[in-house]
Amino acid sequence: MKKTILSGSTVTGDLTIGNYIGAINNWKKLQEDYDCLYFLADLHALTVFQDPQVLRDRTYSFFAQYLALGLDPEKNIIFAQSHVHEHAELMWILTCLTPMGFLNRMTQFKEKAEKHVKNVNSGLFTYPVLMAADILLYQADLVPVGEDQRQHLELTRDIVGFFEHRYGAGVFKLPDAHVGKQGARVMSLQDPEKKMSKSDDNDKNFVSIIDDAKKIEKKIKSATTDSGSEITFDLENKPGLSNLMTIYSVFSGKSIQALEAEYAGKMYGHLKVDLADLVVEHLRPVRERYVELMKNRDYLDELLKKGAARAQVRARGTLDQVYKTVGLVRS
Ligand code: ATP
Ligand code: LTN
Repeated sequence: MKKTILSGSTVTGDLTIGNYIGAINNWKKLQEDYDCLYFLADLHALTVFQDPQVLRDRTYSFFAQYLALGLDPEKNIIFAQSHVHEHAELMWILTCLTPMGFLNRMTQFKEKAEKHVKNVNSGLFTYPVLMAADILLYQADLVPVGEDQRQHLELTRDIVGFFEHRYGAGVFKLPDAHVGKQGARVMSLQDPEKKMSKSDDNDKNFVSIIDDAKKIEKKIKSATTDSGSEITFDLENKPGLSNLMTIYSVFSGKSIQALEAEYAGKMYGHLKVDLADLVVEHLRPVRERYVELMKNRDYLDELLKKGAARAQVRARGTLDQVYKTVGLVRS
């Protein structure tokens, strides 16, 4: 029996090369050896105000980007969270078990509440409970998440504990984090102290998967690098350069040491020019495939529908068991 892996991406902003390197590229490798479910977290996106048309378009766009980046809709179950209503239903049950104190401690909540002072809604607060429902519905063994989501995964494990304390064991599997080999964290291009984030207000901070060649070149060439001239990987003293080297390494498949040797005696500018070319060439076929896919919404709809149907069969099984366990009458 293959182990089950589940992960999702909030449908906000534009997928970046950070998401690609830190998440989707790993997912692609996992699809061969695991039973994988990947979903578009459209319900999570609503914790921040979304223009309805933009959210709709973006959901298709993210899905097309997943496919264009090589996620296979046959090998994996790929779907939109809101298409499987069991997510919201299980969330309610789990919300009734989760003490507010635990949610109060969530770093992401604190950060987002500070950032969106005018819209500190309850969904922002209960966001991690929905995430727990996403994971537990599918009895996931492993969840590939970045550092920023670790705390939410820990909370998911706590929630399993609350459930078992009240109702006994055997309903949910206890999920673990899956740490990819190349668990690289890509940093912002202008501010290498913070991570590259797709919802960054300044679009110079990230390269989006669907940026055109000109944009990619401009963004990489204007990336902040540190004083000094030697091309060596040094996260502490040369975070900007090191970040570019990480990206270079992942896209080229060359090790950091090989890059240091290749660029010995060369200038930062050389590396930037080559890196820009590399990223452009790497993303060119992705973008072409993306453009093709986006021309055919009916096809995307059909695939989303199939994905949701496959996901729902599993979700229903878990939710039925939960409803029975907590004492809800089943007709
Ligand atoms: P947001 O800015 O909307 O919070 P994000 O760019 O941080 O978005 P998420 O939707 O939170 O992206 O994450 C999707 C996946 O991509 C997660 O597995 C996350 O850990 C990974 N990821 C996000 N940003 C990076 C990054 N800079 N480097 C590596 N992995 C990343
Ligand atoms: N909160 C996550 C996206 C997400 C997720 C999940 C990831 C929603 N539900 C379940 C893994 C498992 C994020 O912002 N990266």
